[in-house]
Amino acid sequence: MRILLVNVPHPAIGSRIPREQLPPLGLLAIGGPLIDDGHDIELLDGELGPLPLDRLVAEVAARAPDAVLFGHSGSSSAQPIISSIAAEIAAQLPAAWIIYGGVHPTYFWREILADEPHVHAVVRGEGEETARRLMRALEDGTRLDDVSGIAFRRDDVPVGTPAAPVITDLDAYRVGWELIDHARYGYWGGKRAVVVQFSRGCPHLCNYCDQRGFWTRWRHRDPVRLAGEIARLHREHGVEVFNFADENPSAGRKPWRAFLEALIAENISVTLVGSTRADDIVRDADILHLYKQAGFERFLLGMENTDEATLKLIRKGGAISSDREAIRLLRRHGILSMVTWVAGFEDQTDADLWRSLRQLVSYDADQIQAL
Ligand code: B12
Ligand code: SF4
Repeated sequence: MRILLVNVPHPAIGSRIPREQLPPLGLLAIGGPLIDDGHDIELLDGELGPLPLDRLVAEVAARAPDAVLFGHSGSSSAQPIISSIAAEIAAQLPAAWIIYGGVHPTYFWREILADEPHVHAVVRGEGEETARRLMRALEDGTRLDDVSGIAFRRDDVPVGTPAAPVITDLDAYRVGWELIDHARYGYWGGKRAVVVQFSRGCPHLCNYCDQRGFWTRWRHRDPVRLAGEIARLHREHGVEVFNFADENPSAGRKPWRAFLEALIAENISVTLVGSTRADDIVRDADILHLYKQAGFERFLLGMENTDEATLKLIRKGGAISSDREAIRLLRRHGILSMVTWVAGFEDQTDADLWRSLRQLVSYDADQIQAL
């Protein structure tokens, strides 16, 4: 089947910094297995440029694929754009299958299928295996009811099939890196960059976060294989910056250390940026030199608040003492800290806000992301 993966242009600031565009890992992650299944795959990345919406529609129509697959890493906020573009494309290519996947449609498949008659099917949750099975079923004309992890309309009513099994071996599926021209993507001051993933999910249970609803449980890739993939992307494609998509890559000290050591053994000079928990940084105080040696330049620490009572309320499970300590330890190892801080949790008063804001500033992080 001729399949076109479409990344729509997005108005968020993260999408609009000149020369600072990262490739869409989610679409590349389903692209690899679909190529390996024998499909003819192309990626149209509307974020580059960005491509004006009418040109994007015209380019899709000119390619006239058998199926158009939509997804975006700013998933909910990209929904209105995907919705209007998909409708226009369906009007111009009435025979093409319109498929939609990612975080937002996973939760809102009923609404999407009820309101958007041009969407034929939604892929729920991680898409590598499900997309393969769905495209094969569409090509062969077999029953969609037998494809787990999707939603579609039966007699005009949106129905969901049982959830697809969680992927236990993340190395069984490869990222379709050949779908992009690496020279067009940059980050960290315009350096050639990609997004990679060591693990999926997180073992913690903060009550405002639904990573568990999406990824189900924490799993990681083979540490040596990921290090080898990073080294290959650096040596063969000149990629200098690797942005980790993980919620919590260091959740398991042993595999994380194995990854850092495997990357150090590759003997390459790369910049790594990622997110993790402050208490993992404190736990790893004795091996933070390995983080730095592997290439880590910055960690985003999801601190969310500096008030013990609020942290309990949201079941963050951290302690403000480890937050401070993590920032201090990272600085001692020459790694920047970016902390996220959230205002507006239930029951917070203005006085609570001011107190915790003053406390946040006293932590002296290198960067603060206040939401
Ligand atoms: C890296 C990242 C970014 C990067 C994106 C750069 C890039 N080009 O990728 C930056 C920093 C720019 C960014 C910005 C934003 N992000 Co962001 N980001 C992430 C992060 C950490 C990783 C994304 C990723 O690569 N995941 C790994 C891949 C493999 O997973 P995936 O994309 O979900 O894809 C899988 C499935 O969803 C599915 N799938 C996905 N697409 C499709 C399509 C089809 C057709 C199919 C079949 C399947 C499928 O299959 C894939 C493989 O299993 C996620 C959190 C996370 N861990 O996923 C948040 C996340 C996606 N971001 C989020 C948000 C809100 C944003 C912003 C809107 C923030 C803002 N207010 O500006 C902006 C949007 C701008 C943008 N360009 O995306 C939210 C989305 C929540 C939601 N309700 O939709 C997330 C989930 C974080 C969170 N929990 O809040 N982000
Ligand atoms: S530690 Fe972070 S990723 Fe894990 S549940 Fe809490 S907020 Fe979500």
